[in-house]
Amino acid sequence: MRLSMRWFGPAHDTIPLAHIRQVPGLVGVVTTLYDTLPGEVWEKAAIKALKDEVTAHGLLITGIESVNVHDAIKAGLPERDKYIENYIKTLTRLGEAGIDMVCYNFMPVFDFTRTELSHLREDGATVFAYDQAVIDTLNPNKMNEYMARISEGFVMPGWEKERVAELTRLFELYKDVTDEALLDNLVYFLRAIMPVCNKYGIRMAIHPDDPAWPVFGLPRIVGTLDSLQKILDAVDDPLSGITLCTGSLGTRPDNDIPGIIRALSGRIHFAHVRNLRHTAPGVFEESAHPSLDGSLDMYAIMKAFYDTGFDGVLRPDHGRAIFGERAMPGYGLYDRAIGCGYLLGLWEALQKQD
Ligand code: DNO
Repeated sequence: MRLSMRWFGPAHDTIPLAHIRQVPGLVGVVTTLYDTLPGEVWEKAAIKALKDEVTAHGLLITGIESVNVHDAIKAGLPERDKYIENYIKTLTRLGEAGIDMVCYNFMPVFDFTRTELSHLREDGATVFAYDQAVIDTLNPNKMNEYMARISEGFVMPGWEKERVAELTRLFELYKDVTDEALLDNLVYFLRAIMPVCNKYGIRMAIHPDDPAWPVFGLPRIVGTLDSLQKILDAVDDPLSGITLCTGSLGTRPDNDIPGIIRALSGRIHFAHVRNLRHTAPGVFEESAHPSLDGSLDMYAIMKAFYDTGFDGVLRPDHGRAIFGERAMPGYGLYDRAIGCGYLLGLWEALQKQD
């Protein structure tokens, strides 16, 4: 596995690459052009500048997280072909720059959803948390304002201001989009981009819905083994794969994550490995990475990756805010670095006991 960390670029991330570089075992970062909007073609010069900056710090860009997909593509609007063309142009430029893994998601309107970004735990750490009962009281058209209020001035991935400025219109777009139609739209998109992915060897890694169930009545199709398998079978190209996000899939206690890893091995191009704690049905809070702090068996998860010969990009995921660090919620350095040490330790033990 190629251990990496997420980095949001010089203008948005508070963590310098020089510090990320000091985390043992890291090969590189997954990053993005955070100021681009879904549907835009990425500028060659901007891709080059990002790459130069990362390599100047002795790290690689091990993948892009994310090239976001325009809602016209997800909703299957007539103008989707134009946005798919743009996506293909971006992939071409990334391919030319030697980038070979791209994460994306197919969640309508919103990316990941939480009700708290700074939920206080008993030890004073703060974490992301979710409570379905709270979501049920919120006005979906005001969800952007809610997120802006809880994000402490940081721009959260998937919640960029311009992107969610028109929530009412976006909700309207999906009024008649069923789960089946959303899957058809995903398949249409994947079929269109696979030739360019094959030309440059770019592995596409769809990120699961988070939480892995419908929110605000919007269709959702990426949350269980069956739904992932359906996507992989529909476009049966080895380069069309998934991001195995333990935290997103783990929002459903009925998801057997090591089983999913074993079942989908070969098509997992990217791994997000973190833990969370279920507190009640539809209620969870994120936790530190180790098994002892959450509901997931992290050893069993890493063992499933190890046993199936996983050699893709793997990163710790959201960290707790600890040690007084002031950083984008979920993406401070300290707890993610602790997570890296833990995951690397599990991996070394797995290697040595073989
Ligand atoms: C949140 C992340 C998501 C994820 C995207 C992938 O912190 O897990 O924003 O990166 O859904 O496209």
